[in-house]
Amino acid sequence: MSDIETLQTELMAAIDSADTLEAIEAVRVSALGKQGSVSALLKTMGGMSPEERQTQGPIINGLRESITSALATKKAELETAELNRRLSTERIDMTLPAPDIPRGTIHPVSQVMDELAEIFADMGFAVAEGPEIEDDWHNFTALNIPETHPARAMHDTFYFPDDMARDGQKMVLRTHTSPVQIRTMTSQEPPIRIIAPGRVYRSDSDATHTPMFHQIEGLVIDKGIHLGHLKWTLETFLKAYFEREDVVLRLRPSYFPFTEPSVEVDVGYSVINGKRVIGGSEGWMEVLGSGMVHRKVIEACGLDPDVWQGFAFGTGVDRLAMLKYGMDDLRAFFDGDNRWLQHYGFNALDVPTLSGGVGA
Ligand code: 2NL
Repeated sequence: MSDIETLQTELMAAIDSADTLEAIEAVRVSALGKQGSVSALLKTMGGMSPEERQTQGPIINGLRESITSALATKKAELETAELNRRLSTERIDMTLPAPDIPRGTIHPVSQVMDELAEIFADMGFAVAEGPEIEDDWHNFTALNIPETHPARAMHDTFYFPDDMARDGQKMVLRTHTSPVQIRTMTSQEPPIRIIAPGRVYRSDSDATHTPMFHQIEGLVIDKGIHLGHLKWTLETFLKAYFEREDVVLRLRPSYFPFTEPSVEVDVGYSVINGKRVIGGSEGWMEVLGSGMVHRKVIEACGLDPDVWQGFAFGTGVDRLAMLKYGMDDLRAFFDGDNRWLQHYGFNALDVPTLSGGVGA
């Protein structure tokens, strides 16, 4: 018997008698590892004459292949045996009580976003999403925000470096979710009814401002849309969100570059035990900005403003959460402090539904 045949016989016997995954791995290393016997044989081929290599090459490669395949077969056998052993011996006692492990909670921002999606879905609005890294056109230009507008100043907007420009467009972290609506108007035929919730970024940080916060905007584009539709939609939304019929709205004229006319919306509150509660009209709190979509914005999106009209609105999700659930510090929203999350967080099974109550 040649040396190679002897080696083959020895290795096959070792594979055959290996009865654990560790043992089969040891055989593999001893044969095919860096210092392995088969690897050593393969290395000798480099020093052979072409004639020798022609006869020895197929034999050595044949050895390598047969050992590799025998190892794989044995390994699969052992794995199956191990799985069958575990399946027949392991037991879970389903009668045991659930373990008392720390539980995660749904962040109030997530919960409120789900509530908003549910409320607006009932009014026929779809949820739209878009990129958080935007180009200057979608974030500003299309919204009739000219180069000189203060919102473009460096202190408000996070700009990406010039060498990250795309198609000659400077890139920014979106400062509002309006670009999502711009993208919807340029890619979808009206009528359009969408809400755009999501993260937005502004270079601003103090007790009431965080550099990242959450916004929700809404957009309706159709024929013959007017301020009455806007008012009904916001009133219906705020009554559903605060779960009170006595929610009173006050509309004030205002200015945004992307709406004309622009309307700021206050909601009335009452003072009960020294605390402000939404409902009634003892005082007013600003909760929304809104207006009729500016004809320049409709034009920028390739639509004819003499055919299509619409309204839009925007507000902060974090602030809406604070007003409904009573937190008083915005910064705590993003600290990830487990005590805060345990206190203000929601049970994962508490899914907002209109039939079950969006905020119960
Ligand atoms: C606010 C005010 C607002 C909009 C957002 C909008 C979007 C498009 C066209 C026109 Cl695509 N308008 N969005 C309109 C009015 C107000 O937000 O105070 N946000 C925190």
